[in-house]
Amino acid sequence: MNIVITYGTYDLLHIGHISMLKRCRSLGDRLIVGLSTDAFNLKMKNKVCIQTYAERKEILEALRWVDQVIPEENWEQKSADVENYSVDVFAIGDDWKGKFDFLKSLCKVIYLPRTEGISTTLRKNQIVQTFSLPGLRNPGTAPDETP
Ligand code: C2G
Repeated sequence: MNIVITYGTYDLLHIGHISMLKRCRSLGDRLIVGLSTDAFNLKMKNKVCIQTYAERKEILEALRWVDQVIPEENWEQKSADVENYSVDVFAIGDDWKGKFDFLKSLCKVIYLPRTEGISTTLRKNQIVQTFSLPGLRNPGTAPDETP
């Protein structure tokens, strides 16, 4: 049983995330995702998520490629996670290339190409722009409500 682990925020899940999860899962028989908690995102990754940890966790757990979701609460937990979950492969996007080579003494480390042209930040900007177009109804207002 080859166990793979990857980590991320996975906010506003998009095709880049799906591609990453699919490829990670294809490297073994079981995929564990270390999902960044809201506190870790805010304090250590300087990321403000649209979706809470609970929402993001439930969404990932519904995916066929994800077998288990654990909280990612700090930068230091990866070695312990690899040991505790008997991980054979650590995989993550190549935007992190080299950053986790210290895990090579514990498991295989693979950096996978990111999917170009998509990101959560891009999605957030597209949503803002869409709803700032004149005449478009703001989300949450009923059609008959005047804005
Ligand atoms: N990703 C991708 N293509 C994109 C966007 C993201 O392949 N267009 C990958 C990233 O490389 C990462 C995963 O999807 O492997 C999750 O991306 P994020 O949610 O942005 O997570 P990140 O901020 O990279 O957090 O300790 C590691 C960190 O928690 C990783």
